[in-house]
Amino acid sequence: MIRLTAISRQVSRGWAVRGLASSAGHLPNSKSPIVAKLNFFNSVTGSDELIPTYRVLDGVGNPIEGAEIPEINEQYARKLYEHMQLLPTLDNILYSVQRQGKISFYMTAHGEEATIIGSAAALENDDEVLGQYREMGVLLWRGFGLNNVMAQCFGNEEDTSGKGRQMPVHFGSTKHHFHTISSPLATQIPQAAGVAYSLRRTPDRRDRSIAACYFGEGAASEGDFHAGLLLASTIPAPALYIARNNGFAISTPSTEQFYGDGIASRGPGYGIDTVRVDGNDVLAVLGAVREARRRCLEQGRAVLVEAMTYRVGHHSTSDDSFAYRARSEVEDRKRVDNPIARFRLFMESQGWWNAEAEEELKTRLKADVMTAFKRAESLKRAELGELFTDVYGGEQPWNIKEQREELAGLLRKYGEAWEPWKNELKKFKNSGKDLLNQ
Ligand SMILES: Cc1ncc(C[n+]2csc(CCOP(=O)(O)OP(=O)(O)O)c2C)c(N)n1
Ligand SMILES: [Mg+2]
Repeated sequence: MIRLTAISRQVSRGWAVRGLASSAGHLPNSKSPIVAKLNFFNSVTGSDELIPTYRVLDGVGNPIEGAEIPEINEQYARKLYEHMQLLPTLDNILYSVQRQGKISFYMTAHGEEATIIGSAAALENDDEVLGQYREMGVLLWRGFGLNNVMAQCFGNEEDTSGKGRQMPVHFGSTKHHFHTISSPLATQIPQAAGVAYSLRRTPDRRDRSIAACYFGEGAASEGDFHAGLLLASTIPAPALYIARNNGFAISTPSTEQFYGDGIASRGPGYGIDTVRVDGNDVLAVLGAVREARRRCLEQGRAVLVEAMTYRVGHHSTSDDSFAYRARSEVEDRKRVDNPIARFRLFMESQGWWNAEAEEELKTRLKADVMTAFKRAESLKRAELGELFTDVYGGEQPWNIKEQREELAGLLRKYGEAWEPWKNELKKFKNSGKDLLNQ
């Protein structure tokens, strides 16, 4: 009672002294200025303008006046370009391999090459990456290699991501600090806050490593997006959130996904530094993500980058996007601001690239991908018994043991007698003998 009276006296004295119009801090935890004018707002720019998009190259690869081009030399530019070109080479081949029924599923990154390679290049190779599914290019940038890509997509005995037990494109590699992709959307967003927090609590990584988390603008509609950003802004934790705004969540265009100014407008709501970048300009992405990473480390807090791009390919091999968008729109987007063509023109303007180099690169990449594909195709799957390993850590629980015994029993009954099973078993290393003979 006494305390309450004291507080109310203090409050009324403050109001009397400062006056309503100019005072701030009328509540103990708010520095919001007091105003007499009723003002609703619906913009984070302060004016009614949309959040601008940062770019350094124009649509045909010329530096924009006043733009700061990140410092890169010829060798580094070639590395960027080669990786950007590797993505469509792999995508074209694996897409048709899926169509031939040799793998079950595939997702391309057509149109998003600059976003993926530019951001991969801006990270340190041991920053922890939590991807959505279109970020195979980050692994390639880190030296994962074509054989590993193929092994995962074919699910063969060399698949180090998951021993063939995951859908294609669900890559993962401890060695490359790339956390295994999960199909349920947005799970990686709060997980990245946790990973980043654990980095902050690990003495030799605290001032050195961040968690980089990729997601689509569609995934940002999940509750996990909000939970993740709130967590990483308040704990705080150095999580760098990279939203790939490619215009679609399967058939839902971004215009139907949110009513606000994209994903970037949400960053300031969580009190975090935010930037929107032209995701088709590899140098802008490189520069923006480098700076975002620097801030993330310096502040030990989340940072948000929204990369504006366009999904040129179908959502996945299970989709036909011409059922919900015009072919002409896609053809236009392939031409306008094409991320690969733009950077190639920039390289040519520097004297770093020409038609001959282009021809040599395309031939070489195609040959490398075909060699890896043929090799993967000829390999067996992991031993059948691997189906039951690694489900849980420690001793195998009773239910997994029971399932293993049940399959072994079925194999003894049909495995050597029934043609369809006999043929299927031949595809596994040791033809299922590890279970048959247990
Ligand atoms: C929780 C959940 N809901 C729905 C899906 C089905 N689904 C898979 S991808 C996708 C679209 C995601 O779009 P976006 O995040 O923009 O990524 P993009 O495919 O455009 O790269 C949907 C709805 C899912 N995998 N998980
Ligand atoms: Mg999308």
